[in-house]
Amino acid sequence: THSDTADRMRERIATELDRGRRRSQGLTVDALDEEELTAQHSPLMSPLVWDLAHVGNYEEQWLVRAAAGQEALRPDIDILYDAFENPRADRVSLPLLSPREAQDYNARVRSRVLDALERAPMEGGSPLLGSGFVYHMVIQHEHQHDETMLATHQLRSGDPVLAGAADPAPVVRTEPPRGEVLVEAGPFTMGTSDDPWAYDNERPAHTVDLPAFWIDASAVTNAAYLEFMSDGGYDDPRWWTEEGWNWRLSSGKQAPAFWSRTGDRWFRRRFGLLEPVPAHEPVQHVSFHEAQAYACWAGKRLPTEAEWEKAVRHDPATGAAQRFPWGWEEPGERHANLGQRTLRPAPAGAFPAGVSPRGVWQSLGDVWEWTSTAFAGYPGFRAFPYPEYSEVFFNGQYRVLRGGSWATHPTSVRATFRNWDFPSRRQVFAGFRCARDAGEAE
Ligand code: AVJ
Ligand code: FE
Repeated sequence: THSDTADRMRERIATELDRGRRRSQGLTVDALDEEELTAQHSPLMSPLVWDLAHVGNYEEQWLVRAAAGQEALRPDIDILYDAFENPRADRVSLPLLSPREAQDYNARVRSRVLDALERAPMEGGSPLLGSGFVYHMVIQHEHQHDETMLATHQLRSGDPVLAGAADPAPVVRTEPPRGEVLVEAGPFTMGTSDDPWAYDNERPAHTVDLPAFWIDASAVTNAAYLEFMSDGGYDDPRWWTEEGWNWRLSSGKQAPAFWSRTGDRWFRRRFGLLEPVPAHEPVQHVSFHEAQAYACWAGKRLPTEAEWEKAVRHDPATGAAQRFPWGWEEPGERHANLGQRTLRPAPAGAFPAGVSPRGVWQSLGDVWEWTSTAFAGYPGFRAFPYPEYSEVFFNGQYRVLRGGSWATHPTSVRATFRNWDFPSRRQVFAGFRCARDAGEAE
């Protein structure tokens, strides 16, 4: 059918597919030679050329085969790019497509997709196709891998290839917001049942009734985190959980990832460049355990993900839950630091236009924020369209991260979006903010 709405949706989908692909190319074939693209830069990560062909193969499976109902182009390579068949550390020894072959394959898939898109239904019909869901899923998937590829770049050693090129001066800051925001007791709507971009794990919408709590207006900054460090936080088991202290001892870590000290000055390596740790940026590359220990040292705790979501999207004036902290407007440059516009978080106090109705700053973008909640399905969860996106991770071993980072694309985050990782992981562009219980009187 050729309604105007459907045509506009098709146009938007084509544009976003193209944006994702340009970004992937910028992080792979445009940035590094074949040797670096096929190398394993960290046992935690895939060779970059695996991510490149994996996004093409995912697109082939979901848009060429499932959505358009066409015959497979390369069924023989599905097994190589199946994330469950091949742990990240093993991918380097697979007979992968070369960077050139991956680029050609991705281009063949894309031309089939754009061709089929012209005739694709955009409303009604199956849950997979209705509202463009499956296209949105593939667009987000590529951007999610782009963020993963950025984490690989950060772990790689060698000459810098990203920093400098796309790293303008930090966003001008206003006075950093201080203190905490009180969120009164009461119900709010968590998750969504009708967001056309939402993954299965964000669904369904359900009411959650929370006791009153306080939450930090801003994420914990490097300056604040340094106080924890100089107060001996890494050496004091009082602040750590048992699991966290075990991690602390076995890992030997004494500072966020990529930090080093010269005399009494701290530096961080960021995409191959060494620079002084900036005081007002949110701390980045800390594990859940470090976040938890800091919060305990500060006399606080991490927020649950329900608390995080209420503080960020619930408007007490209307009682409604918003798609973004600032409302419903698509994320723009004034709202949040998203989409790899800079290669770092912005200082606390940036983006006054992105503040939530309750006064929570920079909750989308800058750094992912660890929450205390183990990743699980919401009441009424149904795996869709495949159990390996979320459901297989509902095993209690992962903690939820919220809000996206500077590396997250605006199409791929909203106030309901959920990310997850092991509590020991530090390659994610993650920091945190703290919360605490509020007394009855408050
Ligand atoms: C949501 C970031 C945890 O990378 O494992 C990519 C996203 N899922 N391909 C991941 C994902 C399938 C996922 N995270
Ligand atoms: Fe994937």
